[in-house]
Amino acid sequence: MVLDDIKISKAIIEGYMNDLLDYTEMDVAIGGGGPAGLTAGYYLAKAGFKVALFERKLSMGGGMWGGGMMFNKIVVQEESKRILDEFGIKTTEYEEYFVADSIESVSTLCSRACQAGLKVFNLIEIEDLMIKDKGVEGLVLNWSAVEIAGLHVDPLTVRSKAVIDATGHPCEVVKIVQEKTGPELYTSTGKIMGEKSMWAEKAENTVTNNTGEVYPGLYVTGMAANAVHGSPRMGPIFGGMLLSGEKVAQMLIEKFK
Ligand code: 48H
Repeated sequence: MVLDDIKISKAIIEGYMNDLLDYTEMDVAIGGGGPAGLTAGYYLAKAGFKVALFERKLSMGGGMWGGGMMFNKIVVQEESKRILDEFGIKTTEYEEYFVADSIESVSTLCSRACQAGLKVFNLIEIEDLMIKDKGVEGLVLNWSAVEIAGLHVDPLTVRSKAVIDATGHPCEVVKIVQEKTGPELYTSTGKIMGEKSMWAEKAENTVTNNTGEVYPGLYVTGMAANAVHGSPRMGPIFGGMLLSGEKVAQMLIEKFK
């Protein structure tokens, strides 16, 4: 078989550039590829939205790979098992809980989301937002490698009708809004209230309520939602992350339908 090295390079460059050009404008842009962001992306793509997810790391999955303390199992509760079922992720019963393999969970969430139409751009991080009179109107992106190398390189901007912060504990996208606009968030203090200590029951019961718009055009999901609204962490129970991802997708589907 004759292989043309240059043709292989051209296929990669053209394919990537076409995707990037296509996603300079989209319906929804998601920051962070953990379980909440992937679930949100899956449901939005399935509903026909043009949606892209930007992940700083090489791999998707965020904190889900590691299960609890590197034991690669996750636990979900009854209410969220239907989401794992929809993805086709196997579970086994453990008293009133369900246990899933974290490797199967992450790889399946990612694969099914991409197959539903979610466009993933990895190795790219959100370094700023496009904030105008109406609120958040897009993301300001740069290669993660630029940040790691400490290079002074200007970013590029993409436009979206809504942005979802799915960056987990550090709620990085909301943090940018707070830094740039002051205490104008839709929280009881107008500011990021900060994640509280472990309390699985309270954390899992609040995360879906905390999911939603926190500034015009900007939504929070997953652990970021609890961090922004001052709710506790929950450890390695992941049902709330899935339900929160589903909820933010439903809110945006309802808003833009
Ligand atoms: C691009 C970014 C940026 C950025 C961060 O941490 P995650 O898994 O987030 P969730 O909310 O989907 O899930 C949280 C869960 O994994 C967890 O940590 C739990 C349940 N903890 C409970 C506890 O008690 O500890 O994923 C966030 C993703 C990561 O992959 C980051 O690399 C990525 O967002 N990210 N991507 N630009 N500026 N910041």
